[in-house]
Amino acid sequence: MDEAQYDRTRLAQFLAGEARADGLSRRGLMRLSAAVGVGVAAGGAGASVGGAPARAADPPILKPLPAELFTVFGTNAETRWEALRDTGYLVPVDRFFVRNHTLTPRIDADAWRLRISGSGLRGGPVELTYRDLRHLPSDTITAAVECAGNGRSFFTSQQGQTVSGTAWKLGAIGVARWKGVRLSTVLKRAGLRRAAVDVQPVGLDPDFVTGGVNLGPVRRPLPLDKALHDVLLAYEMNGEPLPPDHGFPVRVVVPNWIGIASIKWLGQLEVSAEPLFSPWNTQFYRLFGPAYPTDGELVSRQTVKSAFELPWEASLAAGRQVLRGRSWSGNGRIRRVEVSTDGRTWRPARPIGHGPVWQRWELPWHPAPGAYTLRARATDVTGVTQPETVPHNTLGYLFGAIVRHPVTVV
Ligand SMILES: Nc1nc2c(c(=O)[nH]1)N[C@H]1C(S)=C(S)[C@@H](COP(=O)(O)O)O[C@H]1N2
Ligand SMILES: [Mo]
Repeated sequence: MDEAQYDRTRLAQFLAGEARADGLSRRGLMRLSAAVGVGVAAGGAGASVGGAPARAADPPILKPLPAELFTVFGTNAETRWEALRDTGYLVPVDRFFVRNHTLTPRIDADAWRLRISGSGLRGGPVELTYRDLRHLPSDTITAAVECAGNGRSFFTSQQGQTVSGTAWKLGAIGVARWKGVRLSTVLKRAGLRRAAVDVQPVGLDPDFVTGGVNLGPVRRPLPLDKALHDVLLAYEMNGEPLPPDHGFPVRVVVPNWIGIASIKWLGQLEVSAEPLFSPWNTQFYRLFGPAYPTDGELVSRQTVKSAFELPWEASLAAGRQVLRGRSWSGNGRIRRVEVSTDGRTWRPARPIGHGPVWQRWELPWHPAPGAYTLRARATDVTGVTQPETVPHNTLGYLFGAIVRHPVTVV
């Protein structure tokens, strides 16, 4: 599947009046304005299907966010990498990052329904209850959820470039074990027409309002190929019912794709015979900048990254140390990781175990007191190696360059 080709075709169809784009003007799409304001919750407008309306006093995130585990940015919370040093392969829920456009809705699983409708279905609309879903054949996968903007702050701190959006370091990623029902199972039971092309999951959280414009509920279409390939409708995370902040009762998990594809608090699936657009595949989650076409380049697949399991500006004792970290790629497994502690030479890191998503690694280090810049660079199974710099894009997505991690040895 060539995603770039797919997107160009879809865009051409839209411009020819053959695709639909709710909440988006034709002019808006033509301009694909990159202006991103600050999101404001619109009193529970999107939470009408089984969701409770947001209360004014509701915090944006419900789970505790202790300062040793998270850095909080408004409605979002970033995992501190030092908090992963003592964990295993999976990221426990208590330290898994949260990215909310508005806030975590409180949803009653008994009242919840999944509505499946649209021109891509053979018959009429279908509704599933939570019980129905839990009785369908289940599947369990290990997959990452990673924000497209993970690493965004390094466009500014390493490349001196201006970007808009949350100033994440590298902690807008988590890997979990997800149990649920394959989206393909649900779609096939609902009855697909041969003409179906897109599936759009819609969230039950409040509408996203930005720059005074209500963009409606958080939603983003998936090409049918991807939807049928490996997408899960998850109701468990790491062996427990999905926590409220991560999409209870049901979320989408789209392996290897940017986090926005993995819609939380799923309420609807629109199956369409025409290509679909939403602000989340036009205004946002495209690469805009001199290196890209004027209408931007759609972002779907994640890039290659590496991070040390250390505090930012860590202070370490001189003498025997073991550096640890993880590397990952949206293209598949990691083939090789190299680490530099002196700014010049690279040494191969030793892999710790193996798994389907990220690769854990370590490297012994015997530093003398002083200031150091640590670097890790990974090469994935497709041969892509993290570069020194990446081309600028205004929204700061896909920062896949080598990150320079400052450390002081005392
Ligand atoms: N309904 C809904 N789904 C959503 C979002 C949201 O705000 N609302 N945020 C998306 C983004 S941008 C990311 S990166 C992931 C974050 O998932 P997490 O909060 O479970 O880590 O959820 C995605 N799904
Ligand atoms: Mo995201």
